[in-house]
Amino acid sequence: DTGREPSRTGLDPRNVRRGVLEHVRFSRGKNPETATAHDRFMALALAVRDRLADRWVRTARTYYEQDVKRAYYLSAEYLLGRALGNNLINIGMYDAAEQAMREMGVDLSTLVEMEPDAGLGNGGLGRLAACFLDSLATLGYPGMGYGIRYEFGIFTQDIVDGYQVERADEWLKFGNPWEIVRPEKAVPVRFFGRVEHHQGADGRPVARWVGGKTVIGVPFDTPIAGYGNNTVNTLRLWQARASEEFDLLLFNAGDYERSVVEKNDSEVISKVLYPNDAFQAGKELRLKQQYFFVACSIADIVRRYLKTHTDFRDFPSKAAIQLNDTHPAIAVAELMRVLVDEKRLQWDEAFAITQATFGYTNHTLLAEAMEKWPATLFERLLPRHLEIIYEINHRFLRQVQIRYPFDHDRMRRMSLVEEGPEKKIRMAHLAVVGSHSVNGVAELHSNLLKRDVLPDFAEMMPERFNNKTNGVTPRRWLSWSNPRLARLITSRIGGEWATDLDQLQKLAPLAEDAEFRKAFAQVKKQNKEDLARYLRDTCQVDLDPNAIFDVQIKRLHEYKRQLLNALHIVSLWMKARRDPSTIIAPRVFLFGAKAAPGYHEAKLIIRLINGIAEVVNSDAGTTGLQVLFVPNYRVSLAERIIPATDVSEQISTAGMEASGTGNMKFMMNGALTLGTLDGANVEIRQAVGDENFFLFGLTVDEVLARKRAGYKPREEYERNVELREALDLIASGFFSPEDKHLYKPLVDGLLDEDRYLLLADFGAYAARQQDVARAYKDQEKWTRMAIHNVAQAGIFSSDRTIKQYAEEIWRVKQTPVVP
Ligand code: DL6
Repeated sequence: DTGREPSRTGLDPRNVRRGVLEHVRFSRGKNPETATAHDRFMALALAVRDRLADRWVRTARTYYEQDVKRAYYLSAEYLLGRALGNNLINIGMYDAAEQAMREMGVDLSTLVEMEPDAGLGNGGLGRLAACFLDSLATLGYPGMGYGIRYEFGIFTQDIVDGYQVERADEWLKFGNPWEIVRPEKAVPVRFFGRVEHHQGADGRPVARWVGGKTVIGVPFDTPIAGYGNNTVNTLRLWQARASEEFDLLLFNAGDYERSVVEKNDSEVISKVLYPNDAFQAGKELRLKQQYFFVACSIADIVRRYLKTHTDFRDFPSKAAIQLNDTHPAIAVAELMRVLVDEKRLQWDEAFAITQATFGYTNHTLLAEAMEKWPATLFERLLPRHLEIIYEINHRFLRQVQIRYPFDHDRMRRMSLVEEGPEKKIRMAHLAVVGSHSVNGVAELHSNLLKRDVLPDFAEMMPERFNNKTNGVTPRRWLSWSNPRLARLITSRIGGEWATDLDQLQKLAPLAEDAEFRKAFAQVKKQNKEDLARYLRDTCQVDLDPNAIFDVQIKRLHEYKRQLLNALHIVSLWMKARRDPSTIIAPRVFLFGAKAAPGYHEAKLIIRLINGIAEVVNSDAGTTGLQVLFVPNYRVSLAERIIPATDVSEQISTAGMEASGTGNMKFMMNGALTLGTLDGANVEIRQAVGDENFFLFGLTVDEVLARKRAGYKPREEYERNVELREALDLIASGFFSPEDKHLYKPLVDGLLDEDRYLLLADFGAYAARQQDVARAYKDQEKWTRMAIHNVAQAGIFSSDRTIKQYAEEIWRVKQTPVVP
């Protein structure tokens, strides 16, 4: 059997070492003596990929031979982070690799650091997709991810003079050892052109989309290894290539520029990830990206289906396609186009197949994030899809009319087309109408989705709506990122928790075991020391590991209220300056966040946090307060920070954060949550109990009531002295000596509108922060609370989430791969 040579497949240190040395020589063309650290990283990664290859082939063969139903996850984003450590853990060769490298005089952890993060996503939505891939493979589900192979992922963030400065993320610069290009599976994708309508030979009308221009989608496959099994699933990412190389005629005629323009126009499609979440910029290139990867993926799925089938009757029993937000929602129209125009199915049959195939996950309630595309743009770029969407809409609105006669207002609200000065296509409505399942990502969010965002749809088709509370993979977010805690847990309850996270409940009684508490506290302390050392080396700051590590790491957005955190720090510092005894416990406030490059307020908040840090850190010796904005927050940084965190800041305005997933990672690592009743915080609090959670703030209904009653933030400012002092100090230019008015837009925004009710929640937040500090003083009690958080984290495993998707939406079966 080829592909089973021990140096390619052996998991023992000796064979791993041989494999790495072979790759140094034959893949890198170096001697061990001349190999650089990067060569060694590549050689090890390739040796790991070798060990995945055999299982990868067998997984594909198993699914094909058993003709199983597959789950296809369509997502514009995958925030994978680094793969080496995770793959080593999942295929159980971490220790062997460490030993093999040690014998070669190499420290494995320095090689791990060589790998750039795969940052093909903005935040929670893309990271969720990555956790889902891990869980699908670990549970042995036939699942596959489809997306875009962006040449540049989320930008690299530098902080210069306190400001965010963006740099291109050149993650592919030194090559990507994990992916394999499959040019033989390339797919042509049409854009622009026109639609011709004829009478077909069968007497039925035929629509033909012709002309325009064609771009080629080339797939790059990345193996996704399950933990402790033989499953290796595939993430298939599409890269755009010009359908013709540059025009030689033009080139020879001396028109060099025009000869390459066409090629560049095509290849720009997969060039760069749009760096906004929570805001739709509405750019043509973005719609091109969406259709590009959707068309490639649908063609690929249909091709695979037709290898073993001759008609489409069984399509929905062989393929479940999940739409990760509305970014891939055009897939509804694309599958209809393929079935009706290309495969000549009747409309009704095609639509029944389409609906039975798709599920749609909504990830936000924010109006500004809802995707709506101008009909004129659609008509130019995707003329046939616009026709199909109009036809779907026509038939759908007829059903609405029959169900609710004469209710014109309802028809207007439910239409896929928003009328107005500019006609727009509502992608969420297309996704709902074209799917059999619509889900939110936390209980509260799913309820608000039904109540506030899609109430007419929820009323008309209640059976379609369901909840799938998010989860995170414990392999990356505990086994890999927090090896000390993972070892401690395993030493007490065994190692099954990694694939059965509810086992963590066995830790609950150990909260009363003084020795366990001591070991648990020791782990946290060591993790904090590690982080402090890392930040000393990378940010030149000396953090006190005895202080409370209070952390807010997530995208910078006003609704997430980093500014509330900053306001509180200012007020705490002012009190400490007057009377240091007001500080109950020393505290380190850590922030990490990227702001969308065009989001001015968000960037100003970053500048303010850095301004505050400069001032606060200058007299940390007397106040015990320190502030650090860690640049370039990303997955690999989260892996360092989360295990070292005491307090997890989850302080969004109630009703704004769909779920959150960072909140779950912190809990799993023994941080206590300081949070509002928003997103999955609600379920975290339910799980750990109110006594192990620091709750504050207005509820969703209170937020709505305050707004309806005519919320006046200035009254809060007048009422609360501490708040007023802090705001006044910021407004005075104290934190921006170079420009006294720098923060005026932020301060005015709060006093005049305060859309996210920071001022209304400030008092409650500050009070709860005092409780946090007091609780921390009682270390035994704190550790008990932290242990209970870990013990109840089981339901936030993405394994639980994926099982629910698989059983309740996709109807796919676990299909083990035999060794
Ligand atoms: O569902 C994953 C993740 C949630 O945890 C976050 O709460 C939510 O903000 C995020 N949503 C998005 C979608 N775009 N917007 N806004 O990123 O999804």
